[in-house]
Amino acid sequence: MGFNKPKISAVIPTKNEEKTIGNIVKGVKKIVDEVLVMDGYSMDATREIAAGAGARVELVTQKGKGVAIRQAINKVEGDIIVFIDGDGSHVIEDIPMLIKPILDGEADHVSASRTRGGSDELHGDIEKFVKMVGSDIITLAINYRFNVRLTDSQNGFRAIKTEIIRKLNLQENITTIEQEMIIKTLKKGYIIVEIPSHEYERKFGSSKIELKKVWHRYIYSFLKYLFF
Ligand SMILES: Nc1nc2c(ncn2[C@@H]2O[C@H](COP(=O)(O)OP(=O)(O)OP(=O)(O)O)[C@@H](O)[C@H]2O)c(=O)[nH]1
Ligand SMILES: [Mg+2]
Repeated sequence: MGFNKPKISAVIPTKNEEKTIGNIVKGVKKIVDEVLVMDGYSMDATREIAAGAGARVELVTQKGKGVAIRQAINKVEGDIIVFIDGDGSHVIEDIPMLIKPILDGEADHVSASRTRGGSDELHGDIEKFVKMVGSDIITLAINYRFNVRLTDSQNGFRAIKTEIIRKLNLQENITTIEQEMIIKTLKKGYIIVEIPSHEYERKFGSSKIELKKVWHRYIYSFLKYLFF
């Protein structure tokens, strides 16, 4: 990909993840060159624990996971960015598989698929069902719009070339940034590949996403980036 040995940066957005962030930073640090924790003013010990485990910690000046990701892309030093959540949902050991298609020159952006790897967060109750169906409908529309066959457009576990994400002009402030990254990557003609990866239920604490408050933003941003 034009580098001798690409440097890998991991970005972990956090908000009140003190129970899980320490082990995640330690685990991720063994695989990548730099770990950047983008903290949204946690009220617990997330920042101290992350720093103690060896992460660079930055405070994000505005609420929302999307803001954390947008601010991170100008701070990383790596040629490839791995995004991974701080709640223990993602499989750290899958990072080598996630970056391999980029290292092999086969992809610009690799998204971990929960439909191919299994998810504990998409089945079992009404809220999970709504998340799953909503996600599938959006993924389907992306597939027919760009003539691709993705299976997940919403996972927070992905790897992307730094130079490319910087060109995407990302605008979303919340988790709608995931579908925005996918749609804009395809729109610009870059290649997305998926790998299967399991999604575990968050291990501690509570979800920061309230579907009731955000569903309209999903539909609005999806239509906006897909068609305009
Ligand atoms: N910096 C920052 N990080 C956030 C914010 N909201 C959520 N995050 C982090 O983004 C990641 C994903 O958020 P989650 O709440 O796990 O969202 P989710 O995975 O869709 O939902 P659950 O796992 O079911 O709780 C986690 O590491 C959160 O700590 C925020 O406002 N600012
Ligand atoms: Mg989560």
